[in-house]
Amino acid sequence: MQSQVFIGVGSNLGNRQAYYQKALDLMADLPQTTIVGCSSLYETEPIGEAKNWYVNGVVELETALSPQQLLGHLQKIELALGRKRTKKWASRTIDLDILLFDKQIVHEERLQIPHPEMHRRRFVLLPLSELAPQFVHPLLGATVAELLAGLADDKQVLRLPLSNG
Ligand code: PH2
Ligand code: MG
Ligand code: MG
Repeated sequence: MQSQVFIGVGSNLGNRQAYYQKALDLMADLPQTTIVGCSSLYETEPIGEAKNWYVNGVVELETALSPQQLLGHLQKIELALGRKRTKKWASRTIDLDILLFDKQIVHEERLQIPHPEMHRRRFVLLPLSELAPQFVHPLLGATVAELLAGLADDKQVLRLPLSNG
């Protein structure tokens, strides 16, 4: 059975757009998985301790993998792209977060779906709203468009020109 999955992609170290593109290429090669949509890219003010601005976007996948299998593959891609796991909010070449996995709710130590911060972050909801504005958050019962409209996050999220595909 195929699941509809949304991945939050972010980079704030080195050639950010090149890392972003490389992550897309590696996700396209994952077993039992197809990329079915890509948002525009955005340049985004950092939330948390890091100083570098991020390049962020969202990718839609169809996959027959389980959430845990997909997480394992995404972590391998992060490592292949030079991600160092140091402190929690350190700058990173690439960050691949499972935002939504169908309507599934996962509460495990290593994996939480929906992503516990996604509904508070403009850098997630704005690109996600390009792909799935009517997707209902399975815990909050609100659509992505509704969450975006009610958002308190005032950090800057700037659409990069010609960044789609
Ligand atoms: N990711 C974080 C922390 N802060 N800020 C922005 N703008 N974009 C991110 O992807 C991001 C962040 C932790 O993963
Ligand atoms: Mg993250
Ligand atoms: Mg992460």
